[in-house]
Amino acid sequence: MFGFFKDKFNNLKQAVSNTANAIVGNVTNSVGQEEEFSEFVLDDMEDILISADLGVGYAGELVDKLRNQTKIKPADVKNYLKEEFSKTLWEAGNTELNVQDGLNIYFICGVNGVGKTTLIGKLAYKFKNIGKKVLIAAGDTFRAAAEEQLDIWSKRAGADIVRRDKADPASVVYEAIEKAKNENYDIILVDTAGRLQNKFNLMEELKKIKSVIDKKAPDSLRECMLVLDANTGQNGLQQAKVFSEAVNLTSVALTKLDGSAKGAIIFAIAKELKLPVKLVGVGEKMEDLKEFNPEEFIEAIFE
Ligand SMILES: Nc1nc2c(ncn2[C@@H]2O[C@H](COP(=O)(O)OP(=O)(O)OP(=O)(O)O)[C@@H](O)[C@H]2O)c(=O)[nH]1
Ligand SMILES: [Mg+2]
Repeated sequence: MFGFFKDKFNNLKQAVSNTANAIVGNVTNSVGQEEEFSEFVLDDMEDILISADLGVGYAGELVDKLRNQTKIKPADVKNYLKEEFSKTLWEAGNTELNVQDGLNIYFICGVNGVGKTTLIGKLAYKFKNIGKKVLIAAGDTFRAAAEEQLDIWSKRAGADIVRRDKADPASVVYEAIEKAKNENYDIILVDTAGRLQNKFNLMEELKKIKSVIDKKAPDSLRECMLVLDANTGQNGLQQAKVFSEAVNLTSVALTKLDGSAKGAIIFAIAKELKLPVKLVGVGEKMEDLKEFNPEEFIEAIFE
C-alpha cells in the first residue's frame, strides 16, 4: 500500500448500500430462513444474484457449489458469499495503484460519459497531495469543450496540462511524454475521448495512442485503466472485454458507485476477466475517489 488515500472509507458504506441490499439483503431474506438448499431455494438465489448484476456464469457457479453438499446451511449463506467474493477479488490481482520512481503513465479509456475526465482530475489532485509532479495530456481532442473541462480540472488540482486543440490525440500524448522526460515529471495522466466499443476507427485510434506510449516510454510504469460506470451493470463486462482486446488493460476504475445498486459488477469483472479494480468513484467532488481495497469493500457490503 503506497497509501495516498489515507482517508478512511467514510462514505463507502453509504455508497454501496444499494449494492449491498441487492445482493446480501435479498439473499439473506429469502434464503437465510430456509432449512436446506432445495432446488426451489437455489433457483431463487440464482435469480437474485443475476439481478444484482453478478452475471449468469458466476451466479450459476456460486449456486452449483451449494448443491449436493451438507456442510453449508442456508443460515450460513452470508458467510459463504463473503468468502467466495473475497477469493474472487484476490484472485484478480493486485488492487494497489502502482507508482514507481521515474515516470508513471496512466492511460485512461472507456465509453462516453463514464467519468474519465473527472477521474483524471481527482487522481491528479491525489498525486499532487503526495508531492508528485503531475502532467495531464488532453487526449480528447474530439468532443467540443473536452479540453476546456480538463483545463479546469488541472487548475483545480494544481497539475500542468498539454493541450493542442483539435490535434491528433497521439501527437498530444507524444508531446506530453517529451515534456515529462525533459522536465522530470513523475506522473502523466492521459485523457481520451469516450468511444463505444463497437466503433472500429475510434478503437484503432486508441491503439495508436497506446503504441506511442509503449514506444516512447518503454521504461515507464504504464497502467492502462478502463473506466466503467457502476450503473452499467453487465454491459460493463462487455466493454471491458473489447477494450481489453484492443489495448491490453491492466486495471479498472469503477465510477458512480454512489447510489448504484449494480456495484456487484466488480465481482463479475474480477471473475471473468481477472482484472483488478483499483479505484472507485463515490461522488462528483475532487475528494470523491477511493483506492479500492477488497477487504474494506467486502466489509462495507456485508456488515
Ligand atoms: N455521482 C457521481 N458522478 C460522477 C462520478 N464520476 C463522474 N461523475 C459525473 O459523470 C459525468 C461525466 O463525467 P466525465 O468525467 O465528463 O465523463 P467522461 O468519461 O470524461 O465523458 P466523455 O469525455 O464525454 O466520454 C459528470 O457529470 C461527472 O460529474 C462519480 O464517481 N459519482
Ligand atoms: Mg472526458
